[in-house]
Amino acid sequence: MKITIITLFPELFKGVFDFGPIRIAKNKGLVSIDFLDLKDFAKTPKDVDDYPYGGGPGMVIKPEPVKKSILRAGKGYKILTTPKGKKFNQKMANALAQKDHLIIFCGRYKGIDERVRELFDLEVSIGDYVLSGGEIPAMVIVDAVVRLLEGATSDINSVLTDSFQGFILSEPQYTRPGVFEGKHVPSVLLSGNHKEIARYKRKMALKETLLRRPDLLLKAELMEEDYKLLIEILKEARNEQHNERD
Ligand code: 6GU
Repeated sequence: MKITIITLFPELFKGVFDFGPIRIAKNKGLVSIDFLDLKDFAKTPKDVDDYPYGGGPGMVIKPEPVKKSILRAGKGYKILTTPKGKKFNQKMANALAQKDHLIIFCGRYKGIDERVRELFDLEVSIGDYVLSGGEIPAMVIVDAVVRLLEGATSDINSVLTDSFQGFILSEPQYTRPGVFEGKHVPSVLLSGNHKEIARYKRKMALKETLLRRPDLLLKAELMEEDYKLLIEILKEARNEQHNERD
């Protein structure tokens, strides 16, 4: 996969892609990431943005440098980062991971001239809050996508069991030591009984989802056994509440 990032501030990206799965993916040649400096597509750096027609605060990115930089980036799937965009999620990351070339144009918060919005295949927002620009959203998108490329993580199973793949949050995790400050790792995880362990993990994942993000359960792919586990979880949680009250 090739990724081209068009930005006013290429310096902001120094270092962020040099760790973890993105670094591995780059080193293995699974992805190459290039930058185009938007200022190079304007007569002078001052010609990148201008005041909005009709007045109002902030600056708007002029149409010419948008068009020129997008043309230079070449053929590819063109993404504009903007708080008005479609909200980024795992499904979108999975779809973008199938593309050969992603071109990500980092908007500024007041946006780009309306007349060049049509150049883009997709407008993406990373959540309901305002950021100063699209650079951090571009980093978020690149991270979420590149870690999905086969070979980027040492263990593809780790990716497939991530929270949100399947809309179930992952179960709580434990590693050594077995006892930390008097707190024990759940004994079933040390039992060596693989069937029991798998059942326990699934139950805890469902519990985590029920308690933290019950909205996800409506979208999740659930099996018959999951409904049994959910009933167990509810009964246990209700018993605990009763015990607290008594
Ligand atoms: Cl993509 N851009 C900006 N400027 N702010 C945002 C955003 C994007 N997503 C959430 N807030």
